[in-house]
Amino acid sequence: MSDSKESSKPSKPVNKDPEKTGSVNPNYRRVENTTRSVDEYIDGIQNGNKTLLSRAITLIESNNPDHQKAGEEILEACLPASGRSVRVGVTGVPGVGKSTFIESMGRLLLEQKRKLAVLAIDPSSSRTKGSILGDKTRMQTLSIHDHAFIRPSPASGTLGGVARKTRETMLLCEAAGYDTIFIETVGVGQSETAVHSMVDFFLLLMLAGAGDELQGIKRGIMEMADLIAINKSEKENIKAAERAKREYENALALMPETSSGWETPVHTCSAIEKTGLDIIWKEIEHYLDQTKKSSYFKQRRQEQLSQWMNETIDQELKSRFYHHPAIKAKFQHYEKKVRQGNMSPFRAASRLLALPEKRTGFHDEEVDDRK
Ligand SMILES: Nc1nc2c(ncn2[C@@H]2O[C@H](COP(=O)(O)OP(=O)(O)OP(=O)(O)O)[C@@H](O)[C@H]2O)c(=O)[nH]1
Ligand SMILES: [Mg+2]
Repeated sequence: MSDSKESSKPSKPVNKDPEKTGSVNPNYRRVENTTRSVDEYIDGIQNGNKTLLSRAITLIESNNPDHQKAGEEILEACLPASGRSVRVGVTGVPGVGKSTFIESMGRLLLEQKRKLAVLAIDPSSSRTKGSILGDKTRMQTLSIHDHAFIRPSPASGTLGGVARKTRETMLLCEAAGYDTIFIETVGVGQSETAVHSMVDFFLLLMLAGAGDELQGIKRGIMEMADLIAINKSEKENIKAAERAKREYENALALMPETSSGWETPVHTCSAIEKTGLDIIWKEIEHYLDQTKKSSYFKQRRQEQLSQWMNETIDQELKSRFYHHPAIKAKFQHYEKKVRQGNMSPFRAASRLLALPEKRTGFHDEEVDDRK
């Protein structure tokens, strides 16, 4: 297949090995230094080649404009083959058992002949090494299984950047035939909102007996949840877990109705002992069934697509602004004036914003840079 495609049109080489540059995720194993064409990547991904999938993701994550361009081309070509998966977000406080849960649930799904990709969103600097790398030890079965693919969070960047790359990675994984995507994120900070905006189903893991104040999980996250699972519900924890289940059910009953019409269920489970997981998966299937019938599923995916476009525009505008030579030349100058109280932040901002539109002459303004 790849042969015929490549002989029919000249292939565009993607210069340099993306895994050998310093600008990409340093956690990833380096592979042989070869020059591959965009077409080779596309064929490889669509034939389920994990190495090429991995390398294409590295192109997407790269800060090198050539790599990014190649990544975009690959993504565009893979787009028609994407979208046919179930996207599940898993959130909860650190240590609640997200990775263990995904491993155990993943094993169950692999037995059902599903193909599984696990991604992470974790932009926090203290965990930049990509928690899932450490978690690979907690996802032992998945990390070596032919039908599973694990990819840590992009190593650096703003939440917006990380989220964008994770979305694009998800689409490539779908094109490679993964029909179930799990996205793990720590339920602190803003990352869970980003994950919520890219999945079909949002699962919140909780612990029993960790206090009535809902363990620092903000009410907003509970409102986003499509299911709450109380993990580590085994042995002497079972009673406390049942109690917590009732408490969360009561708390949910007071929350406003969801736009999907779905009533968020609460279940207990043990990721380690693999109990309660089949019920949770059945709930997910039930949710998909219900929302597909009501067309909420389709509508939500459409909304997410337009949100992605808008966010990409926002990020691109910002990035163009800060990388513009005129801004680079003058940013510190204006910032200094603002810090010293010699110019209002608003005037400085509007001067800076006007700079990229001017061809010359911004030095003239220095003369009247007064408050
Ligand atoms: N007893 C018990 N321990 C569990 C269970 N699930 C996870 N653990 C343990 O809890 C600890 C944290 O599990 P992880 O799966 O790494 O938790 P996590 O939520 O992914 O943690 P972060 O990625 O650091 O946020 C590990 O020691 C697990 O073995 C469970 O169901 N029962
Ligand atoms: Mg984890």
